[in-house]
Amino acid sequence: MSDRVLCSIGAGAHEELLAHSGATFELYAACHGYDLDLRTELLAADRPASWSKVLLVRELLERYRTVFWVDADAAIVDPNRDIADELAPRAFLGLVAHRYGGQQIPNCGVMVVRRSRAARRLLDRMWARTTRREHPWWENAALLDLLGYEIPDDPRRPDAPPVRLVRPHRRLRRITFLDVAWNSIAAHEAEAPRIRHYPGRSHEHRLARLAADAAAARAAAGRAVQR
Ligand SMILES: [Mn+2]
Repeated sequence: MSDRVLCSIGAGAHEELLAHSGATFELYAACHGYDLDLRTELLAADRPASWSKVLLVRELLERYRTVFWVDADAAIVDPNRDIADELAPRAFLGLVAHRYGGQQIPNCGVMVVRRSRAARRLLDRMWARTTRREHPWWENAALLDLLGYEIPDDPRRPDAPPVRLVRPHRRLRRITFLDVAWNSIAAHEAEAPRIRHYPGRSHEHRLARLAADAAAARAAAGRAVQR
C-alpha cells in the first residue's frame, strides 16, 4: 500500500464519465505510485452527489498521508508532474482558484489534501455546514464560507453578486493555490493543462470530451513506453 491515493466517485449517470476519466487516473497513479480508489456508489444518499467527496476524502485521510481528489468530469491529460510536489511545506490543502468575471473562486473539483489535524477539521466543518446542502455549489459553497468568501445564494442568476473574499480566514495561510493547469475549465483555461475539467456542461459534452482526453492520454503513455 502506498501512502498516497487518487480518488473519485462516479455514481449513476456519472459512472459513464468515470469510465473515461478513470482511465486517465490509472495512468497517473501508475506514474507516481498512488493507490487508486474509484467509487460508483455515493457515500451519502441523503445529500446531493457532490457532498460524498467530503466523506471519501475524510475517510481516506485515516489511511493515507496524501489524498488527491479529481472529479469524475475531469481528466488528467498530462501526468508528468506529481501534484503532491506542488504543496507548500506547511500547506494541508492545494486547489485552483478560478478567475473570471472579476472574481476569484477556489474550486473543489481538483484537490490535494495532506493529512493533518487542520485538514480533518476543515473537512468536518464542511460536512457540518448543512445550510449549504442544496446550494448549487454544494460542498464547494461550504468551503468558500469557511475560507471567508461571500457567495451568492444562487450563482446561476444573471444578476447574482460576485464572489468576494470578505473575511479572509487564517487557514488560508495553509492553502496552496495551484496553477490553473491543474484544473483548466472553459471560463479559465490553461495554456498547457494538466487536468481538463468540464463543470456545468451537458452529459453528452462531458462524455465526448472525456473520451477524447482518455484516448489522447493513452496514446501519450504508449509513446512514453516506446521511448
Ligand atoms: Mn466537476
